Amino acid sequence: MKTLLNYLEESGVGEELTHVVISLADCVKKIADSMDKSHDGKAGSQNVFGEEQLALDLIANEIIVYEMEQNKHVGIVASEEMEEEKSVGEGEYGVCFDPLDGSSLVDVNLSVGSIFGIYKTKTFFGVRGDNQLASMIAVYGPKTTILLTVRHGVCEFLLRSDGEFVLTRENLQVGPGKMFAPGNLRACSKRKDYLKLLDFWAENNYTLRYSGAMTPDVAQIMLKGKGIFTYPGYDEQPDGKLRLLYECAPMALLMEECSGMATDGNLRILQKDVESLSQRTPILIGSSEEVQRAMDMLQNG
Ligand code: P6P
Repeated sequence: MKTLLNYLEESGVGEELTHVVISLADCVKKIADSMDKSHDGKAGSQNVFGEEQLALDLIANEIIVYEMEQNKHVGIVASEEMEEEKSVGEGEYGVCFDPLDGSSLVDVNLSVGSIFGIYKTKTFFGVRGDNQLASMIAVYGPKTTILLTVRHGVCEFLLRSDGEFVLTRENLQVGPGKMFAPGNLRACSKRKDYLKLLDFWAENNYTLRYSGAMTPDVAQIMLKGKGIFTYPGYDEQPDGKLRLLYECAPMALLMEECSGMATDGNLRILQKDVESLSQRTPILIGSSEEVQRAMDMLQNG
């Protein structure tokens, strides 16, 4: 079976980006191991978003930052768990990440993930998702898997018991199909357009698949090849909850590489400039047909 390294070498992305992706895959292995040790206690701190940090959030963050400090090609990192971007060396690459997306689900033993965006940049201020050279998500579930794009389509890799990531699927495509992952349902109390979209899905026998962690929910859409994930805003949260740099832009690149779409209801996610590292954005992501319908039915994302 083809390993992640074989795939990267054959994809012709070059030694430097290959080294960065392999480093991140090594982080995924270490994070998966750390979860086996059930660090699901609270860390007693909050991140910049005021969200309670679990020991596991911080452990995952430290694993990635340490690994990036050892990688001579990486110069800067930014994490959902850190207030500022951090210089880690003289490398040309920048890596941004949500180290453990959905971490609050670990103590109820549901799948969680890590999300990575890779740029050639000295700062994340002013970048946009279209500038990403690659993006990758890891899903920590019954299996540990990675979905990766280096802009040659999207592939899935499985972490095998011998520690190798092996290629299990390639050229994932997302098309029509009745599956929906509706986040932020609380918005329905103020947004009748969102309620109307939910009614459409219910009245047309769509299958509900929502776990509370964006990474496995969006991975499912790519792997099943159909569906839509939504997390709109409303008056109390006009930009929703999800972060542009750390969550939505990396996911948007993967979805567009699967022939899908990702918008904030008006703009492509990948063309939104990162003005602040903590910037949030509404997101509609999935099959082009479903995202276009949602855009038509929702007045403003
Ligand atoms: P809600 C997890 O905390 C997360 O950032 C995403 O992974 C997930 O889709 C969303 O928040 C869940 O938000 O409002 O349903 O709890």
